[in-house]
Amino acid sequence: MAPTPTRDDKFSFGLWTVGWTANDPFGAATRPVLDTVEAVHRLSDMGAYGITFHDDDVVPFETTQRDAAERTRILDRLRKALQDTGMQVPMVTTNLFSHPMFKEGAFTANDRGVRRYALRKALLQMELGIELGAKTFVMWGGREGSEVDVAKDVHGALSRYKEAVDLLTTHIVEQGWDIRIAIEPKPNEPRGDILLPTVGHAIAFTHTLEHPHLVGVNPEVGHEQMSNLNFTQGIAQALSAGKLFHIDLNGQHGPKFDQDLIFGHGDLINAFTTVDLLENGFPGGGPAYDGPRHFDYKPLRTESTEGVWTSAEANMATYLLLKERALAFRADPRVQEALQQAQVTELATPTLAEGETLADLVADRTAFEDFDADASGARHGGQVRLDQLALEHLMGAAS
Ligand SMILES: [Mn+2]
Repeated sequence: MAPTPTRDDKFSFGLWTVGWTANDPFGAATRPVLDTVEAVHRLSDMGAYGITFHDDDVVPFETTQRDAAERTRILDRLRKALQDTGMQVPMVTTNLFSHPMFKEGAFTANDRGVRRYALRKALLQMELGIELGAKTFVMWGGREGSEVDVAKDVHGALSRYKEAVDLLTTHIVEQGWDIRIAIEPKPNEPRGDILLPTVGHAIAFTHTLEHPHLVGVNPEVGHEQMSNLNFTQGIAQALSAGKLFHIDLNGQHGPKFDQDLIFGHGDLINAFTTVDLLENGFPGGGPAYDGPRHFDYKPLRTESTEGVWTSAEANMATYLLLKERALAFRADPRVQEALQQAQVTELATPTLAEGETLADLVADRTAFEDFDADASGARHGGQVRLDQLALEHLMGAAS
């Protein structure tokens, strides 16, 4: 039996996840439209603490552009649902990819008029996020890229990306807002190649910005695994760099189209190490994550509306089961001993002693001339035992 989620677990869902009507490039919707207010109530009843949304998930594109009164009416319904349930909006994001105008990009479109529109649309959604108490503004640049290398000036595109993020962060500083931007990397889909394709690319980009402390990343499990990268390692580097502002949990079976499966329904061992890192932190200490546990998945197209709620529950149940197992893993004396034996905790010790210099190291014969390199090469790693203990805990077979 999985534990029951509570608000302290900080589970949040994108409205576009449970609200996906399951239309894909090859087929029409298999489910009816889900009302926003019902989604908020259902997720609240299940134990989630928050919802997140793109502007267009709640207010239609045309309405946002041309009908302020109708936009207010629609948003008032959402505000009431939030009030009635006590649900929070920890994050908001902008849809800069669905409308045909964004077919060649948004902040990095070759067409300057599209770029100017995109900035206005993003700013409007950020203002709404501030009003609703959001602390994170996610930027997923799904259309920022190309299929044709010679049709995109990448230096120009990255300069315009920087211009857009700098304008928004400067505005955040000037307004005194308590919100940060999190860039969500993805290698491809819908574009053939997307700019800032991985966590590493995105972190590097943040260091080119005017207010780097206000810009981090929102890594998504499937997006990294589409590039055959290790998600846990990716968020570990983001955490280490102080850049893990938000996280998108879901499942993926290796490099193929973006599956958006339920969390843990792809690479389960990697899901275990992800939860272990989020809940227990680094074995040798270091920065910890205390933000939302946000699910960005798609209920399978085979499912009816009933399956939408089954899958929402499954995300939270899987996370909590993995959390139980990760806590038991770290608390197991055999694991502590195996961590020692594999010298995992020794990595927290600096390579030079306190006050020691590089010259002292050069003068230390035990570090080089007298060091027994062959004995070191023959030492026992102890990593297999550690891996097996992790696997046994994951399978609930450790005791
Ligand atoms: Mn996502």
